Amino acid sequence: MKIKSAEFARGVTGNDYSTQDNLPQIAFLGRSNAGKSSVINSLTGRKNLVHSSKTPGKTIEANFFCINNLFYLLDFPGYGFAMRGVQERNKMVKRIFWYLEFTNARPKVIFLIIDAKVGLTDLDLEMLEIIKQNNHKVVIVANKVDKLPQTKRKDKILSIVSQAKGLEVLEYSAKTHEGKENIFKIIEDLVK
Ligand SMILES: Nc1nc2c(ncn2[C@@H]2O[C@H](COP(=O)(O)OP(=O)(O)OP(=O)(O)O)[C@@H](O)[C@H]2O)c(=O)[nH]1
Ligand SMILES: [Mg+2]
Repeated sequence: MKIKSAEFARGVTGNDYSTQDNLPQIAFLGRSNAGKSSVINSLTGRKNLVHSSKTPGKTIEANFFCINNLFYLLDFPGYGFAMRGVQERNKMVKRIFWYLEFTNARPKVIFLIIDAKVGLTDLDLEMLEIIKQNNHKVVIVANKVDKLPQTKRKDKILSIVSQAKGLEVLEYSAKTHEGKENIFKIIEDLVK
C-alpha cells in the first residue's frame, strides 16, 4: 500500500470514538512498551507521526491517524503499566474495554501488538477474551523479532502460535519494517 497521506486527526480520552466521516477504523492494542506507536510509524513510513518512547506509558490518549483519507489507524494507550499507579492502570484498561464492548464505531480489525521476546502475557490473554466475546476480528503481531537471535526465533514464534490458539500470528519488526506487507494485505482487504 502506498501511503499518500498520514495525519493526526484526533485524540480521545472519553467515550466517543465515532468520526463524522465514518471511515473504517483499524485498532492497535497491546501492553505498554510492546511497540504499538512504533509499528504505526513503521507502517506509515513516518518516523515521528506517533510519539514512541523508552519510557512505558507514553501514549495516554487513543489517537486517530487518518491514512490516505481512506481509513484510521488508532493508537491506544498500553495496558499493564503499573508505575503510573494501579488506579491509573485500571482506568486505561477500562477505557479499552469500553471501546471493545460498547462503542458503535467498531474496528475492522484489531492488531494486538506483543513483544515477540515476551510472548502473550496474562493481560494479553484477558484482552483477547474480551475481544473474542465481542466478536472482533483480531490478528496478533509479534513485534521486535529483530531482537530474537536466529537460533531462537522459530521456537519462540511457535510457542506464541500455540498460545494464540488458532488466531493468526504475524512476525514484525518496527525497526527493520519486516512484515509490513503482511499487515497491509490485511488492511487493504478490509478498507476497500
Ligand atoms: N528493536 C526494536 N525495538 C522496538 C521495536 N518496536 C518498538 N521498539 C522500541 O520499544 C520501545 C517502546 O515502543 P513504543 O512504540 O513507544 O511502545 P508502545 O506500545 O506504543 O508503548 P506505550 O505507548 O507506552 O503503550 C521504544 O524504545 C521503541 O524504540 C522493534 O520492532 N524492534
Ligand atoms: Mg505508544
